[in-house]
Amino acid sequence: MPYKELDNGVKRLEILDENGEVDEELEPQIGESRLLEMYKDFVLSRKLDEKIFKMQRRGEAGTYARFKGQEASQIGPAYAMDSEDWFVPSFREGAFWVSRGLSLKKFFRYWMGDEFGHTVEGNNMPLSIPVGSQISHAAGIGIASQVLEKDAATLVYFGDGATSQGDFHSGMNFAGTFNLPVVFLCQNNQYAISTPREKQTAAKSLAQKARAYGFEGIQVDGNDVLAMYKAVKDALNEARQGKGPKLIEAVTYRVTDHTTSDDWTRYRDKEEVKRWKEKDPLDRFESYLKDKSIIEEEKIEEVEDKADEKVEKVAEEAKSMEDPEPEKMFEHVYSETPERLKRQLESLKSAHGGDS
Ligand SMILES: Cc1ncc(C[n+]2csc(CCOP(=O)(O)OP(=O)(O)O)c2C)c(N)n1
Repeated sequence: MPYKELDNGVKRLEILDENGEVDEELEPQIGESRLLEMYKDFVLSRKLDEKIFKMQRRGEAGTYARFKGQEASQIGPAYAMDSEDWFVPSFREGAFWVSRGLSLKKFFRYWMGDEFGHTVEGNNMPLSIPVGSQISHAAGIGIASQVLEKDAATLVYFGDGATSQGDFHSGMNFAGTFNLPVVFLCQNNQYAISTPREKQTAAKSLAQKARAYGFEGIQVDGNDVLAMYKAVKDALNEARQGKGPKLIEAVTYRVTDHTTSDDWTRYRDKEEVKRWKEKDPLDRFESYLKDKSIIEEEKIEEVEDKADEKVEKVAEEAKSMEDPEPEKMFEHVYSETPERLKRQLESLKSAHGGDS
């Protein structure tokens, strides 16, 4: 029986525990070189997150939402996905971005306030700041895949707070009703800004919410990259085979502030944060790889140095790009710009001494 059953009837998947011990029966078969690639992505992601945070502190980037501590919930799924599958992010999926091979320069530019960061390629959607709005978009992509008879599934990310939004209901309801090839991935990092998970819903788990829409929801240890890989791989395969949608609740934790404009010490205690830091997904994966003799101290240092180098190089490239004209923000909002916005654009231009 691969999944544990919780007292609310929800299944839970755990493979690699906090001490780096692996359940060999459930361990997914991932080759050594791929495991090493995953590790490199972990390290690179963490360095990337740290770098943008520091840039924000120096005034070189805008408000930033860190993903530190949530890497396993992102790297595992990214490796489980096919390139033809659709990635529909929220705003806290930097590690997925790295593993999906998307442009790091664009990631930097996005958080530096440049819409260029939105021009992602392939079957990947741009970041979505309005909480939950991307969930209904994902259902729409699922419908399109069905109509066009594409062999692609969609993976949509959102947080625990987003499950209280109407878009969550619409997206999940459409997916259940039309048996859409969509996997809903809720990163339950325990807080929506200062609102704890217990104040978000009276339900015992977020996973069980799927029942109301007629499909299965499961819970996964979100700090366990192997479990996240397996759960998402299985769900995407089932979705592609026409078996319909699934909700995956990745139980993880936001170890940092909500964004750079938040202060977590005002709403949670230090002991709680410390307890979760001990469940760090990178430490856990590192000891697993050491046990398998895939990495040792020297290799770790080499991976870290390379990641530092890469992050510094891309950051410099991003910083050397010319900033866009503020007028750019009026583009791609409406297919036909309404009069009201045209007037605002004109007044912005004259304030900047532009065309007028
Ligand atoms: C529609 C909407 N309402 C409010 C906000 C302000 N806001 C930004 S993030 C956030 C909390 C989101 O929490 P959650 O969905 O759990 O994701 P997390 O930030 O924890 O990753 C809120 C309320 C917003 N961006 N969009």
